[in-house]
Amino acid sequence: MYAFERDLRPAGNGFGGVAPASLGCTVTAYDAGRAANFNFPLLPIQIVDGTDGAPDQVISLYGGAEVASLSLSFNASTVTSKSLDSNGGSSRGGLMLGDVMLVVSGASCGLIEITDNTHSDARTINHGQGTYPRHYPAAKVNIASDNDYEYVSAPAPTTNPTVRYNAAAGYHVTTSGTLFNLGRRDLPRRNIWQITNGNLTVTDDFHNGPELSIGDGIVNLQAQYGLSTSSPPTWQETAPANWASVIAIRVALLARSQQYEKENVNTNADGSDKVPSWSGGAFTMTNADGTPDTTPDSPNNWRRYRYRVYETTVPLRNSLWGQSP
Ligand SMILES: [Ca+2]
Repeated sequence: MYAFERDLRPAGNGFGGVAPASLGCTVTAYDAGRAANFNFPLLPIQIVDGTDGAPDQVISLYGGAEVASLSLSFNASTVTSKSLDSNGGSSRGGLMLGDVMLVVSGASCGLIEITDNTHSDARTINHGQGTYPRHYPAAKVNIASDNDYEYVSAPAPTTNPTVRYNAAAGYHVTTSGTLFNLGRRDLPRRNIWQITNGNLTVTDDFHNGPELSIGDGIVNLQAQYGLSTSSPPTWQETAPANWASVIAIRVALLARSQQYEKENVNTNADGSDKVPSWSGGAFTMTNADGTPDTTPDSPNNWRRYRYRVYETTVPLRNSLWGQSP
């Protein structure tokens, strides 16, 4: 639960200032790592609600921690460039080769990777093809003092990186818009948390990573959005009508012992089933093999195992959804 919770806290980092109307916008992206287009909703946190109490998915989205949440307006666009609006006080300073940026223009959203920041107008960045001079070191170093990955004194750059996140066709919006810096391309995460074969797993979708097992013996995951529409917050698992009202998420994991008990060990005093529950309600129990409950007299009966529930509530403070930075 610790790794899970730790991954939810930075949700929204890097694009907290996005306009409420653009939350949920489909981000058009390309990834040379998978040699294909991909896309994802522009949401700090997304719950994919399981059918009839089946495990939910929870998806976090955030940029690199060292990047200040900063919105930069632009007023000119081509398929391979964006020009910052100098009249708006924006500055290109701080945008580095290898940074990936969200491009937000109303209902149009995209992802670009900076390949040139040397234009003489001091406000244009390019997101083209091929290689570009290496700015960031090739590998990250684990700083033991805070157990965080950071980029320190670079090893001498020997090879130039090849662009990863720019489609050959480029990305163009016809109007002005806003850029949000997610930091160097290794850092953003779109982590998909789910239950697979009794394991809690996480998949780094941003980098097309493998599904990694974080914990075994986990048979359910349930999650709810906390909405600020009333006080105290209301909780729901379905997508909110207004994404900007989401101020927290709460999640629960249901762990099942390996030990098969010869008798039912989940029984109330009156003989009824004692069903494991969390703040969001009772878990939907199934046979141990995942099929609907049939009360079998066998190890397939969920009542013959002991359970623990892990639960946490995470405020989404970093995102400040829908508010200007
Ligand atoms: Ca659910």
